[in-house]
Amino acid sequence: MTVTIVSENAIAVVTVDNPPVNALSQALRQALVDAVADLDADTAVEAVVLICAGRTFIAGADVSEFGKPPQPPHLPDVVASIEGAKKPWVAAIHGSALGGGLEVALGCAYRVAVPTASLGLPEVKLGIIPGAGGTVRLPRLIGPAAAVDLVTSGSPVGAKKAKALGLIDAVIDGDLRAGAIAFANKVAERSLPQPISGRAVPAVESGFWDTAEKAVAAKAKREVAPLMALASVRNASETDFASAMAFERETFLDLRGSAQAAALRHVFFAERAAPRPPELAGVTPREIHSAAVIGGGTMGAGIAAALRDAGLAIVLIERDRAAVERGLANIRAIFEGSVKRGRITQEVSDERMAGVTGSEDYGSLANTDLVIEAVFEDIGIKRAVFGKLSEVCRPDAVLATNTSYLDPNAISEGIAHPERFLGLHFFSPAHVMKLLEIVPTETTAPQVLTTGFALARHLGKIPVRAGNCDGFIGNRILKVTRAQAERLLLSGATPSAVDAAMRAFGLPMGPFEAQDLGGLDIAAFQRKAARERGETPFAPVADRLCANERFGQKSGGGWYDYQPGHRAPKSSETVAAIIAEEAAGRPQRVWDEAEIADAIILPMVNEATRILEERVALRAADIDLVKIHGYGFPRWRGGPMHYAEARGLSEVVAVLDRLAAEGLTEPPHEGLRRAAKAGGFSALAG
Ligand code: 3H9
Repeated sequence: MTVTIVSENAIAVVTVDNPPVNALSQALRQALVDAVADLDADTAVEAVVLICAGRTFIAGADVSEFGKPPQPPHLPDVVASIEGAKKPWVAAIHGSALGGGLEVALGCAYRVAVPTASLGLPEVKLGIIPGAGGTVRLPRLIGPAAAVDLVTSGSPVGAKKAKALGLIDAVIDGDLRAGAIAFANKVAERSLPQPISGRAVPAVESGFWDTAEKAVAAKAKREVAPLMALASVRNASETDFASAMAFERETFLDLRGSAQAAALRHVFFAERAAPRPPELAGVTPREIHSAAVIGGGTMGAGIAAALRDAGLAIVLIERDRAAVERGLANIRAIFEGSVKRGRITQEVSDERMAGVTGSEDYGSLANTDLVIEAVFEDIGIKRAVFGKLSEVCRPDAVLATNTSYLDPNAISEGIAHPERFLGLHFFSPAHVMKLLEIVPTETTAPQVLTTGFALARHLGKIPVRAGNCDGFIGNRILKVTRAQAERLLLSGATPSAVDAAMRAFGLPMGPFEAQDLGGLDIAAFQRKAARERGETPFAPVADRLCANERFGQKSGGGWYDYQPGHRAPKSSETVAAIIAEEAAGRPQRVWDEAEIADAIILPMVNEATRILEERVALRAADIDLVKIHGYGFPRWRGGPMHYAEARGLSEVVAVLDRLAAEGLTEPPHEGLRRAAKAGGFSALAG
């Protein structure tokens, strides 16, 4: 039973109970329409409270139904029937009223919410626009400017702001059900308010729409939905209700079938699957109430800030007092930066800093639940740290290394209780980047692994389980991408052409701009280590740039030249000359943007397929999350694996074969050919 109705004197309480998030399945839509008819006919009922069981109000349409033909009753008709009810309906909101859930609430005569509720129209984040009157009723209720903000950003607002906007009628402190019934009793005595659909849209200042269009286009880049959402609000502000509803519905249905919507839906479900690896189902995580970070450099400070942001008390350990002070200053600078950006107040920053203790004494960790090591990438130093931790920490304390390239098995050798050890690979800046690669060693206990996933969720991160190999998932692919980008340079492309092509594909920056920003020295250090191991990393130009001390922006030049104090890249004659020398004797060709993108992205897919086959990644979708949340791959493309599948794996293989024949990349991996024959990566999983 998705809907139950009980009467409290003259008030009928309609309770929706459709776990987990009360999404508007066909059964729920039908039950709501039936409820309107039944309650209209019930003469004892004077007003209706619509409330939800579980953790949230209706969180939207059922996204899992989006791939299938829509089944009646359609949501716009459900909302219209609630709006047309003979008695006032009061939406009583807790948790989130999102998308179709907010649209249902807009059909109600009144809306009340608990202070912690949030309300919004997040459809653009799924590549669609609201499809049940959201863009049409919202400007009629709160005016076009506020409606544009809500609809084009997809970001929800809290109850307080919703009240200020006029989106809700009252904030209910205390028990929502009792408060909503009291509210309903009051409004039952009044005549029904004018339905939102019948109200006029407040006028806007001249030039408003042009300005809004420019702002939304600049932010959306190549995403279609935000601009279409704006178009629908504009149309709704300039035409009658019925035409506006028709336009909105048509646009919604068009976008629902679009490639961008499919990609964004894929990411939506991937993000929800990643934190819960099936093999850990039923394993309870250890409780983490206190944490320590070893090392107060960029990574350590970022990790400490991320832990503090999530409310954990932190001890920062450094080797001596001066290093402790530097580490604390690094953490303070992060919080102060958040204050400057308006993300937190000075008071919150001070409170966060007050929860950080600096120490050189490992003995202070005797009762700490979690310790994350983030010292220099040197196996000797890291082992020494874990040797000390083995002596002082409780045997059940979780010990983690934040290595990006070293082998966590080797780091954990000799520690006491190795089952409590795991790799947690954060991405820089660690308090901002969402990705967390979770790397079990051969001895990590399932409970400790689950604790890693639970911690990630607590920190608001996207956790992806990664097997132990050089670079794990993300940096292993990055290594291939960098080598590939250099191959293009040696065959006629320029750094600026490669970067421009990758930006056109949707990345925030190209591979050379990114290296200049992050610095070329770390990768050079890793190549040196790889050569010492007998490997042969391909980076002829980058090696020469580093030999010339061109380490990127910080040294005034890298792949580009930089004027002192400026970040704008300028093409470099020095670099062009080095490229020409390294390219001597190699065949040159003319590259267009699409070919460059293929020659960068598809080898990425080739390596990712190997990663999948080796079970370093458990799911193709996990690799997509790594690229999106760690490396800026455009979300609306769904990640490289989704992109490749949507494009057709047979075509991907054919392009790679052509590039390989020209000596421009490795040939497609056997697993990729098999996946292409089977029609998808699922053939490689399991
Ligand atoms: C829309 O409404 C279009 C309309 O305008 C027009 C229609 C005509 N559908 O996130 P969680 C599942 S578009 C189906 O971990 P939380 C989710 O997959 C929609 N399933 O919980 C997961 O399943 P599982 C606009 C959904 O407490 C489980 O619920 N609405 C949906 O951290 C728990 O999810 C949105 O975009 C859904 N709509 O956060 C809201 N939502 O357990 C999207 C969730 O099997 N949802 N699931 O893995 C959210 O933002 C969060 O889920 C919410 C709760 C904040 C509600």
